[in-house]
Amino acid sequence: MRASPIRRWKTLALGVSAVLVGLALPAATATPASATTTAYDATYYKNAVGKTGTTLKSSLHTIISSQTKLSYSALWAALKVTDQDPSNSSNVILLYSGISRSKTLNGGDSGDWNREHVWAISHGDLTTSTGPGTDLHHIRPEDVAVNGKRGNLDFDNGGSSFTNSGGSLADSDSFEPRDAVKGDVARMILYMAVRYEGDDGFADLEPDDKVANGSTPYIGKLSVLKQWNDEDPPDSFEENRNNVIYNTYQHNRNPFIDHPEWVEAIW
Ligand SMILES: [Ca+2]
Ligand SMILES: [Ca+2]
Repeated sequence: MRASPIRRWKTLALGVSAVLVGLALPAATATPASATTTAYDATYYKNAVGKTGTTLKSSLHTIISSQTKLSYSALWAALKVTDQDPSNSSNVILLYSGISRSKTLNGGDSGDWNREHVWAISHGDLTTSTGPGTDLHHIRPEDVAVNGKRGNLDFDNGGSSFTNSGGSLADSDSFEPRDAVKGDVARMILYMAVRYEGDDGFADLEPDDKVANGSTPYIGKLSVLKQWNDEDPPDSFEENRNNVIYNTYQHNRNPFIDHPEWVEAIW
């Protein structure tokens, strides 16, 4: 029996059109992030555009590792700019609770906001030394008690509401951010995974598909983070934040805010 020319053609066509598969197949949940173009593709991202998988991850690592680093104490002033309430310049927006709170209430007391590490410090021992533990791309203002509630939890769907939760949920082994920032959280975690590859004296941070990762340099669950990236595409607050960090503070970008489809291209 001779090989079917039709089958061979189909195999070739599938390979060539792989990039379109995400658009052609019915999505189980949200529509997968589609390919975007940005003003940075011909400049900042020129060595990454067109790549996929580990090659894309490696190119992006090189690109985003060129940055200015902030001290832990410098984060206070930076967060008052990056996370300013677009409707009230005296306030910042708290990540999980969605509350608009006075910039002057930064501190450690009840009712204050403080520096939430979305990549929890204990996952890979980030510390607050200059490095991943002071990387503005994953540090956000949050109510002191809500920050404590999130603690070191991995991310997953499910849990119960709590004081000032703003729609976020927590249970014994995971935390689910409110819908409006689910994608933001996913893109921050995956930025950290690409930025920190173990070549700078800190741990190689990576997502995995578990909860209860403890002090290992992993945060889950990857399958849920990918879903959140699709469900909550980058919005103007997140894009402005990326631009302010790039232009004013660190001079590096979160590639997944510019190109959310690169999540699927790598993972
Ligand atoms: Ca969002
Ligand atoms: Ca990594």
